[in-house]
Amino acid sequence: MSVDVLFCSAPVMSVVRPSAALGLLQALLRQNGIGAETLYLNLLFADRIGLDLNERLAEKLPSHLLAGDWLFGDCLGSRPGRPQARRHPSELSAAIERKGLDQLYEIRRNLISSFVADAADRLLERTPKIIGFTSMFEQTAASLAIAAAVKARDPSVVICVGGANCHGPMGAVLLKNFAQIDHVFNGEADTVFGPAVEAILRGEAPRGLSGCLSRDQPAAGAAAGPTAMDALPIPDYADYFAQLPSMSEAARVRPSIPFESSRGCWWGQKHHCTFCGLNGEGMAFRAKSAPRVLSEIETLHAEFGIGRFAATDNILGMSHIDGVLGRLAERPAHGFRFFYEIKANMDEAQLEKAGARGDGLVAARHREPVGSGAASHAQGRERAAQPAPAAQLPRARRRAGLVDPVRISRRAPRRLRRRRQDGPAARTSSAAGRLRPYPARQVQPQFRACRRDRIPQRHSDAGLWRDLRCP
Ligand code: B12
Ligand code: SF4
Repeated sequence: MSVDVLFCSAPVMSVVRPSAALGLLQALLRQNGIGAETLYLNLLFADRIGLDLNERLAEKLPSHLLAGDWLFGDCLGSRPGRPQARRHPSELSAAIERKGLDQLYEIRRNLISSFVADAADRLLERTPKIIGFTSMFEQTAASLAIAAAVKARDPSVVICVGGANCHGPMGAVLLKNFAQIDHVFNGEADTVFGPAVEAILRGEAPRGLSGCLSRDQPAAGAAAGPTAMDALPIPDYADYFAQLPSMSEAARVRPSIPFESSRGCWWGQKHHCTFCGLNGEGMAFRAKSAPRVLSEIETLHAEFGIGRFAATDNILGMSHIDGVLGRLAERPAHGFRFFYEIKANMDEAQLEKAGARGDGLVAARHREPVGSGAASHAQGRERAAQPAPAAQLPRARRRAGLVDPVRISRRAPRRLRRRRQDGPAARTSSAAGRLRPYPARQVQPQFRACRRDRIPQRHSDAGLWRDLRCP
């Protein structure tokens, strides 16, 4: 039987969790009576190349080398001759050698094109009217290659692409350069994709929808995203959990469940931190109510019988410390494990509540240095003069079950380190608002995942692959 919309999670992506975006979009479409399914081609790919290799490829190579895109890149024709592209082969081969992943060369030569053809056939078996690819991290080249193979077989299938790699100017560039794409979705597509699909299914072009870029409207801006977070449906991960067992090494995978309790950042909407990787567009903080978050967790737990939950939030909302984690911790032997990113200045009591009560566990990390926000210099100094927040104190960290921090200064981009050394003179540049230097003493720790006693330092433990964030 044919399906209206078939979502696709292409390689390269870790197999330890379903896609939060596709789970949500699928639930949204079904809520509106539109048939939707998801094919996790990243699982199929992991099965072909082997679980260990897939997980190392997806999560162990430096992300800026985009090894997953390199693997599928030859399917897309010639590459631009930029300086970065010239440096790339030597940096990538050094990293591949360091990690002992030499098999990747063989896979690139002999497996990729047959995988792409097989993937296209599998997608078309479902005779979809629309295929929606999500692209986060290193899924772009494979998505584009598979989309081209689909179009070559059946040009009537409408190809939509969305996800982190389509946000901002990236989406427009993808649409401009790749004829196999019909529509790109820039930004949070929750309220936009449904109307776009309805128009396409009626045989019309989706028009006037912000964030939906098409050939005849390539500059449709970014979708605003929902404000009423409680109205979003609970994500539908059934396809992932149905397809995971078909992997021959499925018994070695311990999946976790992504859930969403907020979007944006309550801190960043006022003081966007220097180190923040997020652009300003999605900064407005919007949270689900605590009862709604609890019901999402309970429902997903009841459905899949898994207690490992990973929040997709940029930052834990303060009301969820008591309202969600505190409430769950009160339940005897609940067995849940949580990952949340936290603001680094949480006090000791908050850390206790969030991290150390009962059997529950919050793994947390966050990446901003104190005083690095875009606030005035005076405000930065004021914060620096305050006593160190509990989240920075070794004793409190240990009690709350957080692993020793990695000092972010070592990871600071070179231009920031230079500015810090340069001192006030560097502030005269027009970009100085966000690149203000900060004293070394103020540098905030970066929390790495979970309790030391509960997780292996390596990702793989006795042959199991799990979400490092949720042991
Ligand atoms: C949760 C998260 C993680 C988790 C889990 C990631 C995962 N695999 O699910 C962890 C902690 C593992 C992680 C790690 C990293 N992350 Co991260 N992470 C996030 C975060 C905070 C939320 C992502 C999420 O699931 N959101 C919830 C869903 C519902 O939203 P969404 O994915 O944006 O989907 C919406 C739209 O994009 C769109 N959409 C998505 N797909 C599709 C498909 C179609 C067809 C349509 C129409 C629309 C559509 O509609 C959706 C609903 O509105 C984002 C920041 C952010 N707030 O988006 C960064 C983000 C995804 N991470 C990022 C980065 C850089 C990393 C790291 C490389 C950081 C590092 N240096 O270590 C690593 C990579 C590790 C790896 N290789 O696997 C970047 C990715 C940039 C990119 N272009 O891909 C982001 C965007 C942050 C940023 N701006 O810097 N991350
Ligand atoms: S670094 Fe964290 S706290 Fe700072 S603006 Fe970004 S998401 Fe918010």
